[in-house]
Amino acid sequence: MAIKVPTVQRIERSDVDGIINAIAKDGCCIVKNFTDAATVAQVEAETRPYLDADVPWKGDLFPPETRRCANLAGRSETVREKWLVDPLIRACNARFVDKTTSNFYGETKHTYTSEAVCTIAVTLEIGPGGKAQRLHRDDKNYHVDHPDQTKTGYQFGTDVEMAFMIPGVKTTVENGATLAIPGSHLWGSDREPKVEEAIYAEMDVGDCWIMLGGLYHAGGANRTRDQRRNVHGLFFARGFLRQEENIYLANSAEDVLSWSPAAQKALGYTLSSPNIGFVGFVPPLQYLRGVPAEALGDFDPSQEKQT
Ligand SMILES: O=C(O)CCC(=O)C(=O)O
Ligand SMILES: [Fe+2]
Repeated sequence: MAIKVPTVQRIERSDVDGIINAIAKDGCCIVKNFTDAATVAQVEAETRPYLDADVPWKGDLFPPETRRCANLAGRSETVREKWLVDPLIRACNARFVDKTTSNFYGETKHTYTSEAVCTIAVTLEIGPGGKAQRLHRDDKNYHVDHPDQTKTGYQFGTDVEMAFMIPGVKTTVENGATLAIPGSHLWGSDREPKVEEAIYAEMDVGDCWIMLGGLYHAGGANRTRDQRRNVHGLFFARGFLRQEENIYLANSAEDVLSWSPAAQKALGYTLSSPNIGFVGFVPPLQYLRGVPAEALGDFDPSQEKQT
């Protein structure tokens, strides 16, 4: 039986309800006219020095042809002050990632809402010859147990993360457009994604790709000789997925490096498997010691390809 390949919906940015409905149904959509070419060009200028200075990744997480601009929101004023705070992004996060609960505080019932926060902002540029990533769910980092929702339809609240990816160039099947399986956000954790089920989310400059943390996707292969495919990614997660006490701002590098390895680990100065807590793609203790990213490989051996 032929595999039924789903399609991705393309929706104007003014149709916020349409966008939210598409994301609930398919786990993703492409927003038309999210931004304009002049803003994209500004972000290109702000990120280019960092992309050009980046070096190949040594592990399996990214092909060696990929270049990154980590700390994108810190480095690009345009990304931070225009896209990160865009009302459409806020509206999507409010529907899919913010969390509201009520409970009693003594005799009074209190209701609290924790708003989504940006968990990573990064530009990913796939260079000529870059191989495709493996299909994955970004929320693997947050250890989400996905129930099978293929029969019930999407239950709001089952995702803890979502992503907004804005292309710096027109993305095509040839230059590494993101691969994705619309509808796979509904799959239970034990279902394996197949490349034959995936579509390419080809985008024009000005578009934005939105996907839930539970959607299977991957950076595509760049089969061109001379095109660099950059995409600026803003990823948001539940605002409470962090420590209650922010001691990272309270202790000096020198103090932290003098602590025992067991204490450093217990206080969160190592990574949570697989990918949580790095600085510029360097684990925190190595970062504090000044170890450069090029000296390191994958964060977690469990990510290596099984042979
Ligand atoms: O580059 C892309 O299109 C997607 C990258 C991605 O999925 C990732 O690095 O997690
Ligand atoms: Fe991803």
